[in-house]
Amino acid sequence: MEKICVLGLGYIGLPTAAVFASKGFKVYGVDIKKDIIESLRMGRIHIEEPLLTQLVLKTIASGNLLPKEVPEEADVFIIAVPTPKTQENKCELKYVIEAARSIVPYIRKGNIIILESTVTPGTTEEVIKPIIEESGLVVGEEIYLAHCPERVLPGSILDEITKNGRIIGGYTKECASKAKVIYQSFVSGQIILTDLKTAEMTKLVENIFRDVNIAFANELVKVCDALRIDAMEVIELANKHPRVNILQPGPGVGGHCLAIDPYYLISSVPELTKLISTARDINCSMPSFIVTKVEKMLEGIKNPKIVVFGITYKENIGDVRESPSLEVIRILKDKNYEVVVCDPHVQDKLYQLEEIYKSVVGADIIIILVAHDEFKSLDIGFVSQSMRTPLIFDAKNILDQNIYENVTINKLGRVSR
Ligand code: SAJ
Repeated sequence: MEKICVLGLGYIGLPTAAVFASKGFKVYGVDIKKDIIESLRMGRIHIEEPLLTQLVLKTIASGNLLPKEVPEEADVFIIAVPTPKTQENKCELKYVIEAARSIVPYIRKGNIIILESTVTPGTTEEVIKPIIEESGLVVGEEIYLAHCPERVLPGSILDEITKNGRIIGGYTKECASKAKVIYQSFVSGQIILTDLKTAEMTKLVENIFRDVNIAFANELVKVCDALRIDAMEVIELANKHPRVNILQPGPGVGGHCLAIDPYYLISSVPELTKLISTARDINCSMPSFIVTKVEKMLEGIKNPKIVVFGITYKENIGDVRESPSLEVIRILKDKNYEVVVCDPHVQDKLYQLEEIYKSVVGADIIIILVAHDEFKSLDIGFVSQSMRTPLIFDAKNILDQNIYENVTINKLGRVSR
């Protein structure tokens, strides 16, 4: 039985470790955060993700997944630690570097070392290779180095981790082939081999493509708003063309991928990334656009109470990283509005969240910023009865504007009634 050591038990590392363990590998799941290891040992997981808890608990109980604070000798090392954005908008490599250093004493001849974390092109060869060669073993000859960027959508991780195809970049062709054998144990999608830099770049490009496309949709909203045209209808109709696929506008782009990865390329080649950079600016401008729309609806209402529905970066998950909602709330609070926030997917006391039905009492407007199922199934007629002024701004287009007679619902990208 082969041994795999996964470094970083976050959104990617934990499901990756659990899936390998479920396929019969002996997996050491390593995290430097003690509380994560302790809670895993006690049967709790720190991520809201459908079906993940069951799989993690099952594989821990079977003895195949071992949560650990330090690495162990293994056949394969997979680094899946965060690569956040630095203050200068560059890719922060300190966790990747620490993880690579931490395995050096455990690396043996024949080992495969795989980086899954998203990085700027060139990083695996220029930063990781010299560190693992401190083991005294030569990459490409005695040990094997590859980059296999993750491709899963939070909310459907376990499904996507197995079904999606993967790109594997190798330092040599043999490095890539060795890594492929490992992933083939659970990936049913196509696995395509390439070199390190191409794999690193492809990962960034996938997320940049979506960010730019969403920016286009958001710009259309603004343009159509100025021209009094229904942007949602335009997008729907344009998408009927077989070669057009415009994504959905919204309050902005959040999460740890689309909202961050473009900066890694922008900071590498700023003079050549004008479109990517402008797309970022457009998406970042959406929270203040939303606030303008909300203020328009509130005109004439003294000391309005504003209720924000949803602070996560997207629907039905508990992740608030880079969430545009937090920016909307910040702007509103800076303007001294009374703001009440509710999100049934977040427990953190930091955000002083209120329960949905309690939050709307005496409110003058509800702003829907996240399309959580709980908001979609809400009885708006009932909710509006306890509001002072029954106004709703639906930035995610989840409500049917026409069925609530006594509530004014304006929607992002729709011409207001
Ligand atoms: N969003 C829109 N309009 C849309 C689609 C999304 O405004 O039409 C917003 C969402 O509300 C959210 C943000 O974009 O705020 C990002 O959401 P997402 O669902 O597009 O993507 P992530 O960040 O959850 O996951 C992405 C995925 N990348 C691609 O689909 C190319 C995922 O496959 C990657 O693994 C992940 O990034 C990652 O880790 O890189």
